[in-house]
Amino acid sequence: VTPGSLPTGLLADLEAVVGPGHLLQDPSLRAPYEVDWTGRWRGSAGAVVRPGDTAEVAAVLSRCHDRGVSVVPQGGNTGLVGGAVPRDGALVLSLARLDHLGAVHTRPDGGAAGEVVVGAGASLGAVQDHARAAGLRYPVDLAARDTATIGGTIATDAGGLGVVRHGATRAQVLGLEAVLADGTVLDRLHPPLADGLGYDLRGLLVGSEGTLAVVTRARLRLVRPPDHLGVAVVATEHVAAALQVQRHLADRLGPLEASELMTRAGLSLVAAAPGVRTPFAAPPPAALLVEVAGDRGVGEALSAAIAEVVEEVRGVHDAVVGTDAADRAALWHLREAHTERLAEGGVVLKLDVVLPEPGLPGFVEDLDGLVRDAGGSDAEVVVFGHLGVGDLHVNVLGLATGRVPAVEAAVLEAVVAAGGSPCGEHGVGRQKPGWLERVRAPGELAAMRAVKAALDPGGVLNPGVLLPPAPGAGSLAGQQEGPADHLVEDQQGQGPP
Ligand code: 2HG
Ligand code: ZN
Repeated sequence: VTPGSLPTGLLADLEAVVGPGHLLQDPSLRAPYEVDWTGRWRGSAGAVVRPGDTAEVAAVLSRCHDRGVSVVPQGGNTGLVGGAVPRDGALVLSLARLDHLGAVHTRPDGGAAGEVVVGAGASLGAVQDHARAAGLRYPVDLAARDTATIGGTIATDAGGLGVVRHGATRAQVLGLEAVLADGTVLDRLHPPLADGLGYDLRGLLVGSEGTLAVVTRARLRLVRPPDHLGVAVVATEHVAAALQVQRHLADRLGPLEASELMTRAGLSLVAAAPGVRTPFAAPPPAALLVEVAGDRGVGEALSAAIAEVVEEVRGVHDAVVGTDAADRAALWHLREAHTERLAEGGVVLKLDVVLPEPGLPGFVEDLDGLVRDAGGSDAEVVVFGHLGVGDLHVNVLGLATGRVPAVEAAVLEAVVAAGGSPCGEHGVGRQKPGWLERVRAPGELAAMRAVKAALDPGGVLNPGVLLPPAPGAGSLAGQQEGPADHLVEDQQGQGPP
């Protein structure tokens, strides 16, 4: 299918399902759905359809399924691995209108303090505000909160800033409603607490990146908000010291609410923006941001633990503690502003990876040299991320488009060599299917392909995303759209000149 050339019969059918205002065919209306937030991933959509409820999603999917037309589900389009960007004229299925927020229910006992059913298109920020208004908290949080949707965070199993304390999105999903490729609605919103009824389809769909079904609603776990919070940023000589500080503070203070790594290049970038309050005279080589929760005395407890750390851990330069809301926000800003500041420098290569603790400091130390060797002397690395779970965001600036595959390969090889995973919380998307092959056993990949073929036999849901092409098979579900694009970003935008 070439851009704009979906079967006219199908377009008329879809328009009848969603109403004329919600089938977008004009190139200028389609354009925002055809490129990701960073500008790296681009493609073409035959049309964009915006259903208003689950029944309309089901009707759209069954019509596409019958005609073998590819469908790319899309939420807030804040994903960073190209997983929601259409190509080859596929139909974009926008879930934006499914933004319903159900009543918050409080459950004084059990593992959760409460729960809420929300539509897939509700933004993460809207769900957070909704929970907060009921005195509770949705514990997934990330800087793109006002645009990212619940459906997108479920599709990618987003981790975010609270992952070290509350787990990733998977841990918050109590139930799901989803639509299979052929239009079958699966309702597992309210499974019994002791659910012994066979396969866990909910577990399968979280993290499936729109390749197995389209999530339409979710029942989410809510937690009690912390009484008091303290935030500290500890400046260190290197990442190894930041890891030691993290361990020391967790031993001393109990589970950390957040534990985030920043490094000099990123801190310098953030500090260069007007009006930013920087705690240190000069950006240190590495810095750890920790957040702790507790009673009224949490600020003093944090300060005391920090004083100990400064004494006892070698390589600690300096530290600042924020307890009131404004100070905490100023410290958090240093971390949260990274992505936006980076985007101002052009199209960035983003590699989200996970390192085991022993290999993490050495990986970061070698990164600059590695990237310059593969990417040229103009390449600049900014690394930061969720240190508490070893998830690092490697951002590379100043890279000519032609150098992207070499840098990608060099960085991800180093991750694998260090015993890490080339795919972190951002998922696999179009960027890393080839790398999945490197770290999953053949039998496991075969099982994943069998699941895909069973749930989406026509291969219409998000083809080319997540699964690598089957060995020697051009015909397998979902892989019919073009050459195997192992390690090659054929969808990327213009790199910086
Ligand atoms: C974050 O942790 C996001 O802030 C974005 O996952 C990371 O921009 C990035 O590389
Ligand atoms: Zn992240």
